Amino acid sequence: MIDRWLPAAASGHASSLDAVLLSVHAHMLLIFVAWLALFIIALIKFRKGANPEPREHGIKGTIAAVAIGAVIVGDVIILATQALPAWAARNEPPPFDSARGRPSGAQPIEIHIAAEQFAWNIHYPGPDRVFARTSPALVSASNPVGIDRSDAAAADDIGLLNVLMLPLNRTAVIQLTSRDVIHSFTLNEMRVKQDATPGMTSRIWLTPIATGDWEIACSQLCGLGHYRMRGEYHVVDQGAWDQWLADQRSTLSPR
Ligand SMILES: [Cu+2]
Repeated sequence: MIDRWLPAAASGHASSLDAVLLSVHAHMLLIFVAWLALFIIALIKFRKGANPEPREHGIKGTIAAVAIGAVIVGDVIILATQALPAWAARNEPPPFDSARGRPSGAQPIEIHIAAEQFAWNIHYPGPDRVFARTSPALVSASNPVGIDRSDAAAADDIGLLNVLMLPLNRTAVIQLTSRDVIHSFTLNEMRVKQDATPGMTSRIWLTPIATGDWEIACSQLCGLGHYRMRGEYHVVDQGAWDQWLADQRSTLSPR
């Protein structure tokens, strides 16, 4: 229902997040109508015509106390039965092979992303799954991530500027940080939004369930160039993913 007004829902957790959004709006509507009714009742009941003299002690009643008590109990129930379980499920680590014996095809891909004014630096470890050393001193136009090519693990590492590739139906684990100010890494169709904070690494994960070409946005006003802090991301099927990896590898030349 609510997805009519939202971008395409293209990740495994998108529909559950949309359901939360709908639920919150439904509850807010309910509260709005209840407060409106209370407001109208008060306007009529305490009109000047019916109450010519102010009362020294105001009004007394148990209904108000019961209503406030019910709200508190309701909040606790929602927190305990919905919010906390949902939070725990969302934070559960993705199914890594070694821990749960999944087939190797289901291995999540790991990506490091460093935000900066005003770009996204994206680092893939390559087939060896080991991230090479990076250094700010090595950052250049041809090496946006600052990969240290003298590192033994660097031979297959891929560093990209503002381009994120994701394979279909495979969990991607992203370690996110920032080089300068706070940014917010946003993939609307994946229902992903996470602050990138300098000096801190945030871990997020997602599983794309539809192919497509979309935009990476920064959702935190991060400076004068905030408006142009855009990247692109593509979800591709396995064949296109393998081809892309092969293409990247062929452009890597040892230095
Ligand atoms: Cu930004």
